[in-house]
Amino acid sequence: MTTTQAKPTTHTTNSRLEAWVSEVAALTQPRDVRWVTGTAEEWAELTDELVAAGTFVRLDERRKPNSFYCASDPSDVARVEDRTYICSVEEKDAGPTNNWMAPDRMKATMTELYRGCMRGRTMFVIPFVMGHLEASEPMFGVEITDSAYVVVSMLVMARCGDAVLRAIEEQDAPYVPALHSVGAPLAEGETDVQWPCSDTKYIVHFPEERTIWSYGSGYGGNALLGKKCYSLRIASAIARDEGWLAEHMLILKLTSPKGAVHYVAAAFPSACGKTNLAMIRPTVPGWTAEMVGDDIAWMRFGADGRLYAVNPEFGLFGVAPGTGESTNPTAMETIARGNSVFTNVALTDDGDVWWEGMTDEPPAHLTDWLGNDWTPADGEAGTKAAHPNSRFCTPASQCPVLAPEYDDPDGVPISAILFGGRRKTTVPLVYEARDWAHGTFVGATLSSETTAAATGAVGVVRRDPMAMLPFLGYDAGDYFAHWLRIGEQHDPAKLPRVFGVNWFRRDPEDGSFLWPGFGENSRVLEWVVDRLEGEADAVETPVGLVPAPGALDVDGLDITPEAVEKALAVDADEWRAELPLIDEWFDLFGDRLPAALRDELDTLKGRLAAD
Ligand code: GTP
Ligand code: SPV
Ligand code: MN
Repeated sequence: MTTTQAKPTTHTTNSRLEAWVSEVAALTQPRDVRWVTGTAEEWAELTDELVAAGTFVRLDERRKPNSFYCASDPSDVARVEDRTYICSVEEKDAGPTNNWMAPDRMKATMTELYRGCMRGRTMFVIPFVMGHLEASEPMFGVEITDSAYVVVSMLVMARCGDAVLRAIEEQDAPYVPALHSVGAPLAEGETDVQWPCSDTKYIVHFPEERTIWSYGSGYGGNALLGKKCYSLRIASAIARDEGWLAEHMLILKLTSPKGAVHYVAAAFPSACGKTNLAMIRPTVPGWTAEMVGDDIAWMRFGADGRLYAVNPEFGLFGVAPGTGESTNPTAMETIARGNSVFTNVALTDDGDVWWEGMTDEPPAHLTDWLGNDWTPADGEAGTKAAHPNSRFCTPASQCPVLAPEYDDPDGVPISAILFGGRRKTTVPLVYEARDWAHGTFVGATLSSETTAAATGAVGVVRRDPMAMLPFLGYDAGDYFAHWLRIGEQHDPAKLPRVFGVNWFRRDPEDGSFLWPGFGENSRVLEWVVDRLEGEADAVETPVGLVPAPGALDVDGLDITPEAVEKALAVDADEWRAELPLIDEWFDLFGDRLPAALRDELDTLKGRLAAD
C-alpha cells in the first residue's frame, strides 16, 4: 500500500480517476490517502491497525486463523431501506417501490455532508472488478472509503487492487465511482470510537451516471459498494439497457446419480436461504451439489441461445445465526479455514466465535455482540448472544464445494430458476410455472416475511418481486416488462424453467416448520431436475404444477406423510385470500404494469374460481 498526504499526486495514469480522487480528497479533507493494492502485507497491516484501534479482536490462531471479531455500533446493524435512494433524472424511472430525490438536490445535500467528513481519517481508494478481470467487458469500480473495515471486507468480497487498476488504465475502461464515508470526522486529538458511523444515513444511486454515494453507515450492504449497490442496483439498470439480467440469486451446480449436470439459480429475499441452498449437502443418495454463487447472479445469453450466469463476487457475506454443523456444515468448513471477519456475533472465552444455532448447547460464558457478559441463562431469558443479522465475511475460494466453473468468465448455463420466500401459509413446498410468462408472474408476485437483514419490523409479509424489492435500480413495472421481453426474444425451449418454493411453511396446529429444510431440500431439487429431464410426474393446480402423489422422494425422511402432504398442499381458500393483495400490488404500477401480468392474474383468478 502506498501512503501519501492528501495533496494532488499521481497514482494512476487514468487522469479521470486521478482527478476524481483529488476532488474527493479536497472535499472530504482526509488526513492521508492510501491506494489499496491487494497484497497479503497490506491485509496484515490493515488488520493490525484495526486490532490496535479496538475495532477488531484477533481470534485464536488455531481455531480461526487470520480471522477477526468485530462489533458494530448497535444502531448500525443492517441495510437501511428507508435511507436508500434511486436518484434517476426522472422520478418515474425510480418507480413506485424506490425512494427518489432529484439528483441535483441529493448531490447538494450530500456534498454538504461530505464536506470535511473524513477529517482525521485515512481515505482509501479501492480499485475493484465485479465478475472476472478476464471477462470480455470487465465491470470495474473504484470505491473511495474512510473505513478500514470496509477495505478489509472489500478485499474478501471483490477482486481488488493493483491488477484491477492496471487493467482500468490499459483498457482506459469505464468504472463505477463509488464514494463511501462513515460520516464521523475526528477533531484534532480526538480518540476514535470502535465503530464510527453517523445517525444521518444516505445510500444513493445515480443510475444514469452509474454512480454510487453512500454516507453514514459501515454495515455491509450499505458500505461494501460493489455488492448490492453496484452488482444489483446499478447493474440492474445496465442490464435493462443491454438485454441481460442482474439478479439476487444463488447459483448451484447439481449432478444427478446418472451424471446429468444442471445449473440452478434461485432468488430468495435476504435471510431466506440462498447461502444455505448454495452450500447444500444433499441427503438424497447419489447427488452432488457444488456452489457457483450464493447471493448475486449476472445472466447473459450465450451464442447457443442459453442463459449463462456468473457470480460477480469473490467472497460470502453470510447470515451467521442458524449456521451450524447440522444445518450448513459447508459454511462451517469454509470459515474454519480462516481469513474471515465476523461482525456482531458473540465472542467465546477462548478466542472463537459463537452464534445461536451454531451448536445445540451454547458455551457456558460468552461476550455478546453488545460487549456484555452472556450465559445460557440470558439465552433462556430471551437475550440473543449474536445479533440476528450478524454476518461472516469469508473468501468464496475456501468453500470446499466451490464448482470449478466459478472461475469461468463465461459462466454456467441455467436450466431452472427458483423463486422462494418465507411464508408460514399458502405457498407450497414446490410448484412449477407453466411457461416463462407464468414464471415471471410467480417472480413478480413473490412474497415473504421481512427479516433482520434490513432495519424495521421483522415477520411482516410483503411483496418482494424476484427478491429484488430493495435492490432494483429502476421502475419495477419496467423490470417486469424486461423479464417478459426476454421470454419473447429467446427460444422458449432454451429458457430456464421456473419454479416456486417455500421451505418455511408452518403447521397451523403447533407453528412448527412442516418441512425439515437444509440438506433435505435436495429432495425438491431432485424433483426439479427430474422435471427438466422429463422423468418426474406433476399434477396441475390453480397456481402451477406440483409433484404428483409419490413423485417427491421421501425415502428415509424423518417426517410424517401428513406433514409432507400439508407442505405440498395448494389450498384454494388460502390462495383466494392472496388475490386482493396481488391486485393491490399490481395497482401500484399503474399503466407501467405489463398487460401479460394482468392476464396471468386473471388466469389465476379464473382457475381458483373453478376450483
Ligand atoms: P442474505 O445473505 O441476507 O441474502 O441471506 P440468504 O438468502 O443467503 O439466507 P441464508 O442462507 O443465510 O439463511 C438465512 C436464515 O434462514 C439462516 O438463519 C438459516 O439457518 C435459515 N434457513 C436457511 N435455509 C433454511 C431451510 O431450508 N429451512 C429453515 N427452517 N431455515 C433455513
Ligand atoms: C442481503 O441483505 O441481501 C445481504 C446482506 O446479502 S447485504 O450485503 O448487507 O445486503
Ligand atoms: Mn443477499
